[in-house]
Amino acid sequence: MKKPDVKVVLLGDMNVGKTSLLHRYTERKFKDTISTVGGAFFLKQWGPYNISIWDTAGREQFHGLGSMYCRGASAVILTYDVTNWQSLAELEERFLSLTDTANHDCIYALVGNKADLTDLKAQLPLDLSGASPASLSGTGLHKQVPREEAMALYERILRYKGLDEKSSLPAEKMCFETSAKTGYNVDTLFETLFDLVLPSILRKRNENLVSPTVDLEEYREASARRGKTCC
Ligand SMILES: Nc1nc2c(ncn2[C@@H]2O[C@H](COP(=O)(O)OP(=O)(O)OP(=O)(O)O)[C@@H](O)[C@H]2O)c(=O)[nH]1
Ligand SMILES: [Mg+2]
Repeated sequence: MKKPDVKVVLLGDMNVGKTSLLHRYTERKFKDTISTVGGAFFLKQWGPYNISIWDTAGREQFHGLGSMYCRGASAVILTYDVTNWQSLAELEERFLSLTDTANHDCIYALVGNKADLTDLKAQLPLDLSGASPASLSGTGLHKQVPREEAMALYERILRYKGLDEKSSLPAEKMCFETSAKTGYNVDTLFETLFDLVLPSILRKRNENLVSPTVDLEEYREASARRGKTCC
């Protein structure tokens, strides 16, 4: 199995569409999901690098696992549902503290999913990009979370992390609205993050060159070659 160079984690309340976003990106489709149990990861090759994307469970009963999944993360995708204001509030109240175990230079993205329910432009399926807005059905649900609120939360996250707003990535770039259903902005989200975590990969590789870790497998094989081992 390929070894991941870097870790990206999807966090957020249950039902916001984390698993659907990952399916859309990796399988290019929107399919039925069941509520995630624990967590699972997908390995994506990005140029010469391997990126693990972790999908976590939003259900309260799995909350304790969140900080474990975030350990050593280079990017965290904090996901909410644009039709559910509480899902944004939960990010600050319940999920942000889980990211304390992430890398010190971890990148944060705020993602408002289900934009197809509120925005005409997000209703266009990928293969219908030539369709005129008039041919689309009206937007059904009221948008409960304006993008400005997500951007304000992003600024608060920077303060919580003790990061300087001026030298950090701007809210304008790091707050996305997506639709796993139509694919709207999904590739942009993941691929923007992949590009942004590359420096973290290079830094990790340099650190490993300076203080290499012990590979137990290699040690075991060498011991076996030498014959009998002792404590
Ligand atoms: N309209 C619409 N529905 C979506 C979208 N993304 C997900 N859904 C629906 O929302 C529900 C929850 O999606 P999931 O991807 O399972 O949500 P989750 O965040 O992984 O939930 P947990 O695993 O319980 O944490 C499902 O019924 C999806 O079909 C979207 O972009 N638009
Ligand atoms: Mg899920």
